[in-house]
Amino acid sequence: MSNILTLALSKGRIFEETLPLLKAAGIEPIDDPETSRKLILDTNQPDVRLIIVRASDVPTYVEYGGADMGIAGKDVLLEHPDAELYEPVDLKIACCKLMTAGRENDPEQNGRLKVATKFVESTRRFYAEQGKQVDIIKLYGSMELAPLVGLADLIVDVVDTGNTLRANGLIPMEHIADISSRLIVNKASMKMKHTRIQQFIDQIRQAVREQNNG
Ligand code: PRT
Ligand code: MG
Repeated sequence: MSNILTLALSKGRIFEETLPLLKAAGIEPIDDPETSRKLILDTNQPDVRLIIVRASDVPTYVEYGGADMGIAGKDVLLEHPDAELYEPVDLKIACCKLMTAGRENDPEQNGRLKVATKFVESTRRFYAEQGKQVDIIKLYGSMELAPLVGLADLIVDVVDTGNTLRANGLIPMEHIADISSRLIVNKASMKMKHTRIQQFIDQIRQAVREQNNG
Protein backbone atom coordinates (compact mmCIF):
# COMPACT_ATOMS: atom_id res chain seq x y z
CA MET A 1 0.00 0.00 0.00
CA SER A 2 1.33 3.42 -0.95
CA ASN A 3 1.34 6.39 1.40
CA ILE A 4 -0.93 8.35 -0.92
CA LEU A 5 -4.44 8.99 0.40
CA THR A 6 -7.11 8.69 -2.28
CA LEU A 7 -10.55 10.23 -1.73
CA ALA A 8 -13.38 9.28 -4.12
CA LEU A 9 -16.20 11.71 -4.73
CA SER A 10 -18.65 12.75 -7.45
CA LYS A 11 -18.65 16.09 -9.22
CA GLY A 12 -21.59 18.43 -8.90
CA ARG A 13 -23.22 19.16 -5.58
CA ILE A 14 -21.12 16.77 -3.48
CA PHE A 15 -17.82 18.10 -4.85
CA GLU A 16 -18.90 21.71 -4.37
CA GLU A 17 -20.16 21.21 -0.82
CA THR A 18 -17.07 19.15 0.11
CA LEU A 19 -14.58 21.83 -1.02
CA PRO A 20 -14.99 24.08 2.04
CA LEU A 21 -14.57 21.07 4.37
CA LEU A 22 -11.41 19.96 2.56
CA LYS A 23 -10.10 23.50 2.64
CA ALA A 24 -10.57 23.62 6.39
CA ALA A 25 -8.53 20.41 6.55
CA GLY A 26 -5.82 22.14 4.52
CA ILE A 27 -6.59 20.33 1.25
CA GLU A 28 -7.19 22.21 -1.99
CA PRO A 29 -7.53 20.52 -5.40
CA ILE A 30 -5.29 21.84 -8.14
CA ASP A 31 -7.76 21.16 -11.00
CA ASP A 32 -11.47 21.91 -11.21
CA PRO A 33 -13.43 18.77 -12.21
CA GLU A 34 -16.11 20.88 -13.93
CA THR A 35 -13.60 22.17 -16.47
CA SER A 36 -10.87 19.52 -16.42
CA ARG A 37 -11.36 16.11 -18.00
CA LYS A 38 -9.00 14.56 -15.49
CA LEU A 39 -10.46 11.87 -13.26
CA ILE A 40 -7.54 12.01 -10.84
CA LEU A 41 -7.05 15.42 -9.29
CA ASP A 42 -3.87 16.35 -7.48
CA THR A 43 -4.15 18.59 -4.45
CA ASN A 44 -1.84 21.06 -2.72
CA GLN A 45 -0.98 18.19 -0.37
CA PRO A 46 1.45 15.85 -2.12
CA ASP A 47 0.02 12.81 -0.28
CA VAL A 48 -3.66 13.47 -1.07
CA ARG A 49 -5.44 12.96 -4.39
CA LEU A 50 -9.10 13.04 -5.36
CA ILE A 51 -10.73 10.69 -7.84
CA ILE A 52 -13.95 11.68 -9.61
CA VAL A 53 -16.48 8.85 -9.98
CA ARG A 54 -20.25 8.47 -10.39
CA ALA A 55 -22.09 9.17 -7.12
CA SER A 56 -23.47 5.64 -7.07
CA ASP A 57 -19.99 4.12 -7.62
CA VAL A 58 -18.31 5.74 -4.59
CA PRO A 59 -19.08 2.88 -2.12
CA THR A 60 -17.75 0.33 -4.63
CA TYR A 61 -14.43 2.17 -5.08
CA VAL A 62 -13.97 2.47 -1.33
CA GLU A 63 -15.08 -1.03 -0.39
CA TYR A 64 -12.67 -2.67 -2.84
CA GLY A 65 -9.76 -0.32 -2.15
CA GLY A 66 -9.80 1.72 -5.37
CA ALA A 67 -9.91 4.63 -2.94
CA ASP A 68 -9.02 4.83 0.76
CA MET A 69 -11.96 7.07 1.53
CA GLY A 70 -15.00 8.49 -0.20
CA ILE A 71 -17.91 10.86 0.14
CA ALA A 72 -21.33 9.43 -0.62
CA GLY A 73 -24.96 10.33 0.00
CA LYS A 74 -26.75 8.21 2.61
CA ASP A 75 -29.29 7.39 -0.15
CA VAL A 76 -26.47 5.71 -2.07
CA LEU A 77 -25.08 3.96 1.03
CA LEU A 78 -28.53 2.57 1.88
CA GLU A 79 -28.44 0.78 -1.48
CA HIS A 80 -25.25 -1.04 -0.34
CA PRO A 81 -26.38 -2.50 3.00
CA ASP A 82 -23.72 -5.23 3.04
CA ALA A 83 -20.75 -3.07 2.04
CA GLU A 84 -17.74 -3.54 4.33
CA LEU A 85 -17.02 0.11 5.11
CA TYR A 86 -16.54 2.49 7.99
CA GLU A 87 -18.81 5.54 8.03
CA PRO A 88 -17.12 7.77 10.63
CA VAL A 89 -18.48 11.25 9.82
CA ASP A 90 -21.85 12.73 8.87
CA LEU A 91 -20.71 15.70 6.78
CA LYS A 92 -24.17 17.34 6.93
CA ILE A 93 -23.89 18.43 3.28
CA ALA A 94 -26.03 17.75 0.19
CA CYS A 95 -29.02 17.30 2.50
CA CYS A 96 -32.35 16.09 1.17
CA LYS A 97 -35.09 13.59 1.95
CA LEU A 98 -35.90 10.22 0.47
CA MET A 99 -39.65 10.26 -0.19
CA THR A 100 -42.47 8.65 -2.04
CA ALA A 101 -44.29 10.88 -4.51
CA GLY A 102 -47.24 10.54 -6.81
CA ARG A 103 -50.03 12.32 -8.66
CA GLU A 104 -52.21 14.49 -6.49
CA ASN A 105 -55.65 13.12 -7.27
CA ASP A 106 -54.88 9.55 -8.16
CA PRO A 107 -57.84 7.21 -7.65
CA GLU A 108 -57.56 4.70 -4.77
CA GLN A 109 -55.30 1.86 -5.81
CA ASN A 110 -56.66 -1.66 -5.97
CA GLY A 111 -54.19 -4.39 -6.69
CA ARG A 112 -50.46 -4.23 -6.22
CA LEU A 113 -48.84 -0.83 -6.16
CA LYS A 114 -46.18 -0.20 -8.82
CA VAL A 115 -43.29 1.90 -7.54
CA ALA A 116 -40.57 3.21 -9.87
CA THR A 117 -37.21 4.12 -8.36
CA LYS A 118 -33.48 3.97 -8.57
CA PHE A 119 -33.48 3.26 -4.80
CA VAL A 120 -34.63 -0.35 -4.98
CA GLU A 121 -33.18 -1.49 -1.65
CA SER A 122 -34.60 1.38 0.44
CA THR A 123 -37.95 1.06 -1.33
CA ARG A 124 -38.10 -2.68 -0.74
CA ARG A 125 -37.30 -2.22 2.95
CA PHE A 126 -39.77 0.68 3.39
CA TYR A 127 -42.75 -1.29 2.08
CA ALA A 128 -41.64 -4.57 3.68
CA GLU A 129 -41.65 -2.87 7.11
CA GLN A 130 -45.29 -1.97 6.50
CA GLY A 131 -46.10 -5.48 5.31
CA LYS A 132 -47.08 -4.08 1.89
CA GLN A 133 -46.38 -6.05 -1.26
CA VAL A 134 -45.38 -3.75 -4.11
CA ASP A 135 -43.86 -4.19 -7.55
CA ILE A 136 -40.63 -2.24 -7.77
CA ILE A 137 -39.57 -1.00 -11.19
CA LYS A 138 -35.87 -0.11 -11.40
CA LEU A 139 -35.08 3.12 -13.24
CA TYR A 140 -31.80 5.02 -13.58
CA GLY A 141 -33.19 8.57 -13.88
CA SER A 142 -36.13 10.82 -14.76
CA MET A 143 -38.28 8.95 -12.27
CA GLU A 144 -40.87 11.78 -12.29
CA LEU A 145 -41.97 10.62 -15.69
CA ALA A 146 -43.10 7.16 -14.58
CA PRO A 147 -46.46 8.11 -12.94
CA LEU A 148 -47.25 10.53 -15.81
CA VAL A 149 -47.11 7.83 -18.46
CA GLY A 150 -48.65 5.06 -16.38
CA LEU A 151 -45.43 3.10 -15.87
CA ALA A 152 -45.87 3.31 -12.08
CA ASP A 153 -48.32 4.57 -9.44
CA LEU A 154 -45.64 6.12 -7.25
CA ILE A 155 -41.96 6.95 -7.30
CA VAL A 156 -39.32 6.94 -4.58
CA ASP A 157 -36.72 9.68 -5.07
CA VAL A 158 -34.61 12.21 -3.22
CA VAL A 159 -36.32 15.56 -2.79
CA ASP A 160 -34.80 18.90 -1.84
CA THR A 161 -37.04 21.87 -2.68
CA GLY A 162 -39.72 19.70 -4.30
CA ASN A 163 -39.64 21.95 -7.39
CA THR A 164 -38.85 19.06 -9.72
CA LEU A 165 -41.84 17.07 -8.42
CA ARG A 166 -44.19 20.07 -8.66
CA ALA A 167 -43.01 20.93 -12.17
CA ASN A 168 -44.15 17.44 -13.18
CA GLY A 169 -47.51 17.52 -11.39
CA LEU A 170 -46.34 15.27 -8.54
CA ILE A 171 -46.53 15.81 -4.79
CA PRO A 172 -44.24 14.45 -2.07
CA MET A 173 -46.13 11.92 0.07
CA GLU A 174 -44.36 9.71 2.61
CA HIS A 175 -41.02 10.50 4.25
CA ILE A 176 -38.64 7.52 4.14
CA ALA A 177 -35.32 8.91 5.39
CA ASP A 178 -33.34 12.09 6.00
CA ILE A 179 -30.30 12.10 3.73
CA SER A 180 -26.90 13.76 4.04
CA SER A 181 -23.45 12.86 2.73
CA ARG A 182 -21.05 10.72 4.74
CA LEU A 183 -17.32 10.20 4.83
CA ILE A 184 -16.66 6.50 4.27
CA VAL A 185 -13.37 4.66 4.79
CA ASN A 186 -11.93 1.40 3.46
CA LYS A 187 -11.34 -1.06 6.32
CA ALA A 188 -7.81 -2.11 5.31
CA SER A 189 -6.77 1.52 4.71
CA MET A 190 -8.02 2.42 8.18
CA LYS A 191 -5.58 -0.16 9.60
CA MET A 192 -2.63 0.47 7.31
CA LYS A 193 -2.79 4.28 7.15
CA HIS A 194 -4.33 4.79 10.56
CA THR A 195 -2.45 7.90 11.73
CA ARG A 196 -2.97 9.87 8.52
CA ILE A 197 -6.63 8.86 8.14
CA GLN A 198 -7.42 9.54 11.79
CA GLN A 199 -5.88 13.00 11.41
CA PHE A 200 -8.03 13.61 8.31
CA ILE A 201 -11.18 12.41 10.14
CA ASP A 202 -10.46 14.71 13.11
CA GLN A 203 -9.91 17.71 10.82
CA ILE A 204 -13.08 17.03 8.83
CA ARG A 205 -15.14 16.52 12.03
CA GLN A 206 -13.89 19.86 13.33
CA ALA A 207 -14.72 21.54 10.00
CA VAL A 208 -18.26 20.10 10.06
CA ARG A 209 -18.71 21.34 13.63
CA GLU A 210 -17.55 24.83 12.67
CA GLN A 211 -19.72 24.90 9.54
CA ASN A 212 -22.76 24.04 11.67
CA ASN A 213 -21.45 26.45 14.36
CA GLY A 214 -21.69 23.86 17.15
O1 PRT B 1 -25.88 11.73 -11.79
P1 PRT B 1 -25.61 10.36 -11.19
O2 PRT B 1 -26.62 9.33 -11.57
O3 PRT B 1 -24.20 9.91 -11.35
O4 PRT B 1 -25.76 10.49 -9.64
P2 PRT B 1 -26.71 11.47 -8.85
O5 PRT B 1 -27.71 12.12 -9.72
O6 PRT B 1 -27.21 10.72 -7.65
O7 PRT B 1 -25.64 12.55 -8.36
P3 PRT B 1 -25.91 13.99 -7.86
O8 PRT B 1 -24.59 14.67 -7.89
O9 PRT B 1 -27.07 14.61 -8.56
O10 PRT B 1 -26.35 13.75 -6.34
C1 PRT B 1 -25.41 13.32 -5.41
C2 PRT B 1 -26.08 13.23 -4.04
O11 PRT B 1 -26.60 14.50 -3.65
C3 PRT B 1 -27.27 12.30 -3.93
O12 PRT B 1 -26.84 10.96 -3.77
C4 PRT B 1 -27.99 12.84 -2.69
O13 PRT B 1 -27.43 12.26 -1.52
C5 PRT B 1 -27.62 14.33 -2.69
N1 PRT B 1 -28.73 15.25 -3.05
C6 PRT B 1 -29.11 16.32 -2.31
C7 PRT B 1 -29.51 15.21 -4.13
C8 PRT B 1 -30.41 16.29 -4.03
N2 PRT B 1 -30.14 16.97 -2.89
C9 PRT B 1 -31.38 16.52 -5.08
N3 PRT B 1 -32.19 17.46 -5.01
N4 PRT B 1 -29.54 14.38 -5.19
C10 PRT B 1 -30.43 14.60 -6.17
N5 PRT B 1 -31.35 15.63 -6.14
C11 PRT B 1 -32.22 15.77 -7.33
C12 PRT B 1 -33.72 15.57 -7.08
O14 PRT B 1 -34.05 14.20 -7.18
C13 PRT B 1 -34.32 16.37 -8.23
O15 PRT B 1 -34.30 15.63 -9.43
O16 PRT B 1 -32.10 17.09 -7.80
C14 PRT B 1 -33.30 17.50 -8.42
C15 PRT B 1 -33.74 18.83 -7.81
O17 PRT B 1 -34.36 18.62 -6.53
P4 PRT B 1 -35.56 19.54 -6.02
O18 PRT B 1 -36.35 18.73 -5.02
O19 PRT B 1 -34.89 20.72 -5.35
O20 PRT B 1 -36.37 19.96 -7.20
MG1 MG C 1 -27.42 13.54 -11.25
